[in-house]
Amino acid sequence: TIVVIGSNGQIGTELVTNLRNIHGASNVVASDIKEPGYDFKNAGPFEISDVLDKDNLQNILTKYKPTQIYLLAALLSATGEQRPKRAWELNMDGLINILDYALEYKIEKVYWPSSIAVFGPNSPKNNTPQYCAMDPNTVYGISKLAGERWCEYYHQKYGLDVRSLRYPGLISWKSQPGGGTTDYAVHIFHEALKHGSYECFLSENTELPMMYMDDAIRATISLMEAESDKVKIRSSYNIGATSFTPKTLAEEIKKHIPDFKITYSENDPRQAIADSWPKSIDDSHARNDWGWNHEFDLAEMTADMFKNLKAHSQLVK
Ligand code: VAH
Repeated sequence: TIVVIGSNGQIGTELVTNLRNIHGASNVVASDIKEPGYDFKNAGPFEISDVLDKDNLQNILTKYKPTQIYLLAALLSATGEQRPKRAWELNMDGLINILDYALEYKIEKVYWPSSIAVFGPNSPKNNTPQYCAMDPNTVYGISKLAGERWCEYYHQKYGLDVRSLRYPGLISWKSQPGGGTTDYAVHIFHEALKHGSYECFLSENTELPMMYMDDAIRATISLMEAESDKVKIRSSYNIGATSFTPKTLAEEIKKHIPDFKITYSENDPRQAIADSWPKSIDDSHARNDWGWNHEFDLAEMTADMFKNLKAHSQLVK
């Protein structure tokens, strides 16, 4: 059995669907702090989970005796800056609780997402390498950098098979735009379909590394299915796909909605977060160690977003 904690989130929603297609719905337990919305109640077990409630976690682990745990619960960059202590507690204490229970309940594999947010103003901006100066200045980024150190520690000291990816900004149609700085690139599609226009909270030339959710899910599952000795990095792997700016995304959207208009708001606090992050990522370690390669570039991603949002118009909010 696989338990996914944080299954209602942007990644969790899609990961549960994909894992259930592979392993069978009854073998994948979705769990989150509250019941899932309408969107994708695909049949399968669901449990209310709270990574800060040890009794709750022990009940779930005793009940299902999972062989794998995916811990996706976290506050993202923008939300984290509004609630720094809560972000640190949820992101950090939640991870350490799961690492400890993974040892106690002899969980075979643990997955935990990191992010390009672990890089900061003094990290190289272009083709940011796997190893370099990392001075994140958001609580989210600090918690992800510290979390990477803990994952590597539990692997080296206790032999825990924990695996992780530094996701770029993720773009998907199944979940609503969340509290991330890169979520402009999700919200823009909803606004384009509803109003034919979008006021972007990042400036037009803010280049960020991005990835379509299909690529991110495929990367996650292929990392988790790789032979253990191929997973040489136990902090977290850089992975990349494409990089673009709001301007180039808007131009791609205009190929589908010719009259689409983009405007730019000034002084949004998320601009400083975006400016502290890389523009592009060197993911050669992931490509060499376990065969990572992305499939969606900007044109394919944009076409797939519009195809799916039009087919599921109830999701356009
Ligand atoms: C965020 N979507 O914006 C997340 C992600 C790299 C960005 O960590 O906070």
